[in-house]
Amino acid sequence: MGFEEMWAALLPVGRDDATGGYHRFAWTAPELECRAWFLDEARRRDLAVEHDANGNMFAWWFPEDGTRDGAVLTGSHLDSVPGGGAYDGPLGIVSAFAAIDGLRERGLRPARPIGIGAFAEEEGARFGVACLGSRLLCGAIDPARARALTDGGGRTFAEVMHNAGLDPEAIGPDDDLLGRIGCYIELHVEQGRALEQPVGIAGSIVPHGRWRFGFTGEGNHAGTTALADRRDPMLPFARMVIAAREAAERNGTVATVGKVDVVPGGVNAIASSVTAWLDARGPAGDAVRRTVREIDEAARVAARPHRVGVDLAEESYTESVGFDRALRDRVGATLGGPPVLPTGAGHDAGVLSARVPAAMLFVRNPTGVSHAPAEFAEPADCLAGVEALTAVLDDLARG
Ligand code: HGY
Ligand code: MN
Ligand code: MN
Repeated sequence: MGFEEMWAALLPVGRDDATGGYHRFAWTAPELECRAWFLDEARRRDLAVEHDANGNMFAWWFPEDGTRDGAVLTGSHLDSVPGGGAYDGPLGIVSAFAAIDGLRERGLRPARPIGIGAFAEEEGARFGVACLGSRLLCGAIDPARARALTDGGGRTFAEVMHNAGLDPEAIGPDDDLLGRIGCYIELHVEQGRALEQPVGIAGSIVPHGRWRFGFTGEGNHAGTTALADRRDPMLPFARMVIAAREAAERNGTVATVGKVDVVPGGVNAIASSVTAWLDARGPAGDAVRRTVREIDEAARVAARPHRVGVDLAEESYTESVGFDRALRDRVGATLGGPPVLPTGAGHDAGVLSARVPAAMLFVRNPTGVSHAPAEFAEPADCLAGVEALTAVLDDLARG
């Protein structure tokens, strides 16, 4: 199956036909269907499949001499944000399978293993921590914390792993697997409008994190409760949302609240509690931290007169990622010097770069929209991405 056929096969999986958005959350039916697709494509190419203990999948093309070390790994993720686009994640995986086909058409006999990784829960859309699968693999999150993470229905990561046939007690860093990886190259749709050529290279990932705000008030009747008697958590929450934008403007960062949970959520009931998730990012880590501090302060000042409690928890934070310069330059030389651009998006490549040399290829997105149905890449640019990935893998794996 070529790129177009693979893309067409995956396209309808988990897609909301009314909105065009995707709902592929880790270990839910659509994502399991994507996993099955991945295994089918691996088998179709006689690739050796490996599942690590963390829910990540790998498909390997091993050299004839049995070498297992110094692998050139590519890949990305299959899961999506709620209502996400089609390209974020899957483009890197479909392109990887197509690149292996291209290498075989070139008659490549790899001197080192070539692998395709599908990392679990990259978006953190189900359990709240981005790049959960690659963080576990790289030892970047405490396995006990991961086991206790819960989804919107209160199911823990441990329960979901167990139901998926995995042993939640086995999750954690896999130094043997990491030791076999020589480098990681992730192809990804560009998630802004900075790339004006079909293919670019990532220079860095800016610092970014997620924080959970809890506002605790007192549930009561919306009609019979006097204003003076109300402890309405919605009020400091509302102030916090505006404060996020104001603090971002002051500090040269970006911040938004995209997810909120109101309890009990009745039209005619004053909420008893509100939980809101803040995403904040920026070119400098200290400015991101200052942004969050200022938002927290504004929320607490707004909460006081309403006798509402405020608590803040950092769910994940990633400092600036500077990709391996030698690998980046080698990839750039192979591709004839495409644009190098920073990104405000987090990626598994950013997590893996702490343990193995990593680099990223970006494919132009003419809409500049991502994490939404309008996310797009022209077919010709997707094929240019496959060509670029094929050339990079050829250079790195030919030995
Ligand atoms: O949120 C991000 O930056 C990435 O798309 N997971
Ligand atoms: Mn994403
Ligand atoms: Mn992604």
